[in-house]
Amino acid sequence: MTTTETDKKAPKQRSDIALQYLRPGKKLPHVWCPGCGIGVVMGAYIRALDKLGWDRDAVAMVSGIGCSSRMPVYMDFHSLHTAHGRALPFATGVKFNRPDMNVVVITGDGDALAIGGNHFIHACRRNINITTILINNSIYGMTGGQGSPATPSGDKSTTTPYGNSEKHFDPCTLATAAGASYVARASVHAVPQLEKLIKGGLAHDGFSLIEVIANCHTYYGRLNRLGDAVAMLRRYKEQSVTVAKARKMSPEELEGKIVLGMLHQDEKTEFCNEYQKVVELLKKKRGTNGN
Ligand SMILES: Cc1ncc(C[n+]2csc(CCOP(=O)(O)OP(=O)(O)O)c2C)c(N)n1
Ligand code: SF4
Repeated sequence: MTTTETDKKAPKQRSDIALQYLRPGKKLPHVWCPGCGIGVVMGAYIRALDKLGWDRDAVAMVSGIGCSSRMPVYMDFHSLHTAHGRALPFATGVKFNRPDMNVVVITGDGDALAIGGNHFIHACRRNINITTILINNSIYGMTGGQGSPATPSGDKSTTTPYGNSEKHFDPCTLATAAGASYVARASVHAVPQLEKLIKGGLAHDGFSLIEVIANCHTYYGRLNRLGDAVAMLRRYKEQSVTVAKARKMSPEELEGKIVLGMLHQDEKTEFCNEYQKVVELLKKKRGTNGN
């Protein structure tokens, strides 16, 4: 048997799939700390995309700045690595001009909810068909562990050394209230569910948010004495409950729990589709080319 025949018969390994989607050459090796949760999200995202079988040229990945926002740099799609907090305005521009493209935003809790909070709300409100994977590690990782709007109340960061006095945002509740039509929460300790929820979000026609609870053991974990990456994943597992179980729990019982799964889904009208109706109307009024 030749090597080629052997290769054909061998099952497709996870690492083979990953290599197909990574950008070879000068962009790798990556900047992430060993054991960082961001790599787990990238793996799940690659497998979800591979299952959908989309043409690579029909995918645009857009990000701002942060450890999580580095992901599109390493991946072989149309990539826009933009300014901190501004991924969604750039992504909106891409989608608005090229509604045929699958537009994916990779963002962090600081990027999406602090400097980019306003853009996040309005992308949800428009229900524009963009998939947003928000990697929530509860802190600003890239700049050294400052607090973000998702740093839990009472927790430590370099800007809240005695504990966070602010109330933190729940991005999923915020997105649902603002009008997003696919809202889910996953965690890096539960990878098959993470992959499934990302795949569902990619296929959904409307704004989809997949919040992923991820470990930044280097800053958030260290400052809050949560141990290494493995200890943090174990902790997420212990804290997690399913949506079905959470529905039967009181607010007091849900204190400190992470609710994982599909939180909200509806079929409301999508922004680009609605705008296309205006274009068609104007074309009719002004002649076939719309001038
Ligand atoms: C306009 C602007 N303000 C601030 C910064 C500095 N900065 C870079 S990344 C970052 C926070 C990143 O945190 P997050 O989005 O949560 O991503 P993580 O690094 O945790 O993945 C900040 C404040 C910047 N690059 N640009
Ligand atoms: S600083 Fe935190 S978020 Fe950034 S790569 Fe390291 S572990 Fe990951």
